[in-house]
Amino acid sequence: MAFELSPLPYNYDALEPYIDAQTMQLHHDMHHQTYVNNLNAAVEKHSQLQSKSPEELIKDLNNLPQDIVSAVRNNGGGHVNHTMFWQIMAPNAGGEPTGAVGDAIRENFGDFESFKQRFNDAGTKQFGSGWVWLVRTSDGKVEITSTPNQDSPMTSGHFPIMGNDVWEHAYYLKYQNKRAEYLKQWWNVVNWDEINKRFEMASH
Ligand code: MN3
Repeated sequence: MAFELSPLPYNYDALEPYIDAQTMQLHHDMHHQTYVNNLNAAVEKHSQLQSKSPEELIKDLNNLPQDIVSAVRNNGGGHVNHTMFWQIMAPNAGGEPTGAVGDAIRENFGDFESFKQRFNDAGTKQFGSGWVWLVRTSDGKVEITSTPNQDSPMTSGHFPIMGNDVWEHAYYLKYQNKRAEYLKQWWNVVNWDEINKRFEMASH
């Protein structure tokens, strides 16, 4: 009943030139695999947790056995965050947001340019490693937030509609220290069809 890493839904080089193949391979096969392995190691001693989904585990950190709270926070979060991340990117994607999420973005942030600016700004200002998110909050609002490390918005009761990984491992080979440039280019691979599916899930 171990947690498993799903294959990438496209080739390593599919997001070139915006995200390079080597970064994708290391990020998926090494970093994400390590979160999965560590999550499995954490729940190994607690068989009652092995039937839970990783989302259930990170939503309920306070009720976990004390000895594995931080392991699940970091590695369960890492697993859930990256599973979303691969899915909300695609080759031949990007462009203006479509569908209901496009409407929500225009309604809450004015236009796509202003939204991108605020999202990128939050990603740039996240000190050290972390994520920048568009979430549906527990009280139904659509907001931009950021979290440190692998913390998931789900732990605070919010639903991650979309998020970008601002750990250096996500961009350093191609962009070096220029996180702002990575954030800007990332919009070229954003998969609005998938984000609309998540937005729909967040609304129920
Ligand atoms: Mn990462």
